Amino acid sequence: MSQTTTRPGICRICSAHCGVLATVTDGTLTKVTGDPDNPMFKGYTCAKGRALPDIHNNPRRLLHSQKRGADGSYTAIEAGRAMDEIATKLQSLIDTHGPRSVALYLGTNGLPYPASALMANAFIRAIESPMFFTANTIDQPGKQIALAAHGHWLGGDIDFHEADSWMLIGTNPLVSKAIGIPGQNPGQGLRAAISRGMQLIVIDPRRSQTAARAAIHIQPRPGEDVAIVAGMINLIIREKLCDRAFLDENVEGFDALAEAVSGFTPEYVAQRADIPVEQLVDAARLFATHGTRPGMVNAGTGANFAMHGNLLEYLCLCLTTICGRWQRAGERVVRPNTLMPAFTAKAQPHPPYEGWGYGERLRVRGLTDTVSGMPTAALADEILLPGEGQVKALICVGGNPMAAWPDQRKTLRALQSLDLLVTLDTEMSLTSRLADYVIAPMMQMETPAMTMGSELIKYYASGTGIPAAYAQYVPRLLDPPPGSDLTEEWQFFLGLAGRMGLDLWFVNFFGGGGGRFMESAPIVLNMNGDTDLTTEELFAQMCSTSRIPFDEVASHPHGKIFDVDAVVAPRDPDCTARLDVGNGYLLTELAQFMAEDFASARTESGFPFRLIPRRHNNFMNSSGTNLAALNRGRPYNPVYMHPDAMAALGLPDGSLVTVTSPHDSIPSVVEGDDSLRRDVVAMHHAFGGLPAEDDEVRERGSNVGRLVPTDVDYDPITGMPRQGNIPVRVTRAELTVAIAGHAVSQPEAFTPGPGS
Ligand SMILES: Nc1nc2c(c(=O)[nH]1)N[C@H]1C(S)=C(S)[C@@H](COP(=O)(O)OP(=O)(O)OC[C@H]3O[C@@H](n4cnc5c(=O)[nH]c(N)nc54)[C@H](O)[C@@H]3O)O[C@H]1N2
Ligand SMILES: Nc1nc2c(c(=O)[nH]1)N[C@H]1C(S)=C(S)[C@@H](COP(=O)(O)OP(=O)(O)OC[C@H]3O[C@@H](n4cnc5c(=O)[nH]c(N)nc54)[C@H](O)[C@@H]3O)O[C@H]1N2
Ligand code: SF4
Ligand SMILES: [Mo]
Repeated sequence: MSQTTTRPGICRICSAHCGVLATVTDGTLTKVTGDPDNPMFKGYTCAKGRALPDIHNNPRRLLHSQKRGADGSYTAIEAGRAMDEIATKLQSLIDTHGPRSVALYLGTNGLPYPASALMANAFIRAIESPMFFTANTIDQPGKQIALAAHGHWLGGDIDFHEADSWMLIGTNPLVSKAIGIPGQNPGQGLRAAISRGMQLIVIDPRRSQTAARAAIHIQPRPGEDVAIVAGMINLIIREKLCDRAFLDENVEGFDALAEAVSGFTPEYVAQRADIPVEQLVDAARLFATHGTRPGMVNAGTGANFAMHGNLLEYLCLCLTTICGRWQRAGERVVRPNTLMPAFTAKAQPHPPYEGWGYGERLRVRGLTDTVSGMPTAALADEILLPGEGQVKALICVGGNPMAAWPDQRKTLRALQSLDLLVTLDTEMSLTSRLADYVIAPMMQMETPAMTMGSELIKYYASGTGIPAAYAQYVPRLLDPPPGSDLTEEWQFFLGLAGRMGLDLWFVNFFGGGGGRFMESAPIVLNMNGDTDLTTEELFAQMCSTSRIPFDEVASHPHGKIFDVDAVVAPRDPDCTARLDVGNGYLLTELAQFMAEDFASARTESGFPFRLIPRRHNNFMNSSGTNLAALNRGRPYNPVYMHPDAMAALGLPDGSLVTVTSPHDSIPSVVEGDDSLRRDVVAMHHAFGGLPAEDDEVRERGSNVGRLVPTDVDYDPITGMPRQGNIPVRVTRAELTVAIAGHAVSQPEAFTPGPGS
């Protein structure tokens, strides 16, 4: 007789960490739905979470680790044996070339499972290599750079669920669940807010799902967000709408800020961004004055990818601060910690700190370590550049460089030139297809799970994390498939450390800015020799100083919002710290931004469109793109274009096109989308095959990263290249083969203009 159980679980595909109900029939995950008894999510899930059975049972899923043979084909290898061989190889590279020859890259899927990210970090510290990279520096590293320059407010954020206004710039949280609107059922959260009277301001060149709900949707040219926010700050200062008392008590640098934004008049900004001047003025006044509990501003990837991400994030903090939009003494602590330790929130600043220019120096572009981590866009160069310090081995955890890093051709050359490439991946991802070893891990429902990862994200930026004392822990719901040989990701690193005789210290850091901003003492565990430790025991140890005891959390299988009486304490009498809105480096960048010759850059011929990023509801970056349940017969990423622009170019819906940037070109399929500006096209990233597989565009899509050079337009602090607002032309595929070939073979013929 068949046996079916349905129990609470946690979906960890994205940072929302929805509480779900998982049905297991005869040892197979057969159904995942929302959990109506979960007090936080109340039955909510998205298509990706409901596809967890397809994800677990995907015929492409790796059930054994793989080793690449001399002929390039892969055969199964027992995980312990793979660890033996990898440890030997790593040790010999370290002995010959030093620890810097070994690098580690933590992608998006390393993060939601807190033990794997932290153990990978412990391993790289144990071998004393400084080469620890994450996806953060090709995402929104400006958030931590800006916080370092501005300082933190120790009273924390205002609650979206209580605010009367909010501003979102280049983010679409109804789809991404990433920032601004809390990710725990954002659709419901926004509906409730609007019916309460919230006025939402959205800045997006596309009428996104979120923009469609806004009271004011500003639809500018991409890449003008810095001008728009500077213009709003200028207007708010000139109309004396700042919070004077807050400024006097907590802020320095105000005069420098006022001076720096003074040229950003509404007329200038409106012309630059190509928006109605009244709309900018209305938005600034609404943000400054609407309601009794006015809200905050958050920016996302769209705004951060168009260059000047550090500056944009800094101006967002400045706007928040001059309007005094932080939680005050006597008010509720919005994110009080649950699985993380309790702390005292205070109505006072934590002063600015050094954010960049320290630590390990890269050998290219003058880049250094930063509070946002090491510059990932330069890792391919560090692999390719011969000489002392060259990276010879790379371990990728839950990331997919070939799909997601900028300059796909350079990434390909780099990964192919490594002495050792190891990936930890659930399938033969594009990157795994180049790896020497692919370590097959257990999947979500086969490991215990907790919401600490989702809770931790609040240190990354305001507007993220769980806005309540909510926590959930669930045990393993499922055994790994019969006959499989799967490791838990963190145990792979413990296994390597044991074989290499390393002293492994696991540090559970509760801080932002690479640990430079701490609320509570970290948990430090010495892992040496403890190979029998289970994930359950490790989680219990990680939670040994939790605000709510781990056992108490575990006793509420559907998750619980705990009754935590946390109130923001008044400022310490001896506190002299101030938030800085006048950072010299960033305000100089603002002057440079203003001096950029935007007008001539716009009219530059050859690239009439700007390509912008956007996320797909059914995929998590490259994850899920090959699953029929999620791609529904369309396994590619079209280039979305306004129907009028398609008509002008004579491009039928669904036709094959070539998208060409000054750097390279890719094939795509054009699709009409009237939510876009006519001068903008949009694509989802992390699709496509290897460059030689371009003719499979309708089966795989194409790789946006290939259009992005890493060494032309890049941020001098984080190395982050221009991944949005990319000048492109879109041409009919059959007519442009020759032109595309020309662009590829002679990239210098298409040097981008200033500010393009
Ligand atoms: N042009 C362009 N470039 C971009 C972006 C863009 O919008 N445009 N976005 C940038 C951003 S914001 C980011 S975060 C990066 C993303 O960069 P990455 O994180 O490197 O890319 P992902 O596609 O998210 O890689 C996830 C990998 O994890 C694997 N995986 C899935 N489940 C599991 C699991 O349970 N365990 C393990 N170990 N692996 C698993 C997947 O198969 C996949 O190979 O890309 C950046 N690059
Ligand atoms: N379903 C789903 N969820 C995800 C992901 C996913 O792939 N799928 N990825 C996850 C990851 S790694 C991340 S980092 C987050 C990202 O989360 P978000 O930052 O919210 O990313 P998007 O949903 O793409 O929203 C970006 C918006 O910016 C707009 N935009 C583009 N260029 C510009 C510009 O120059 N200025 C302005 N103002 N707007 C612009 C786009 O039109 C788009 O609507 O999402 C996470 N969540
Ligand atoms: S919103 Fe995120 S966590 Fe929730 S079901 Fe979807 S992918 Fe999973
Ligand atoms: Mo991301």
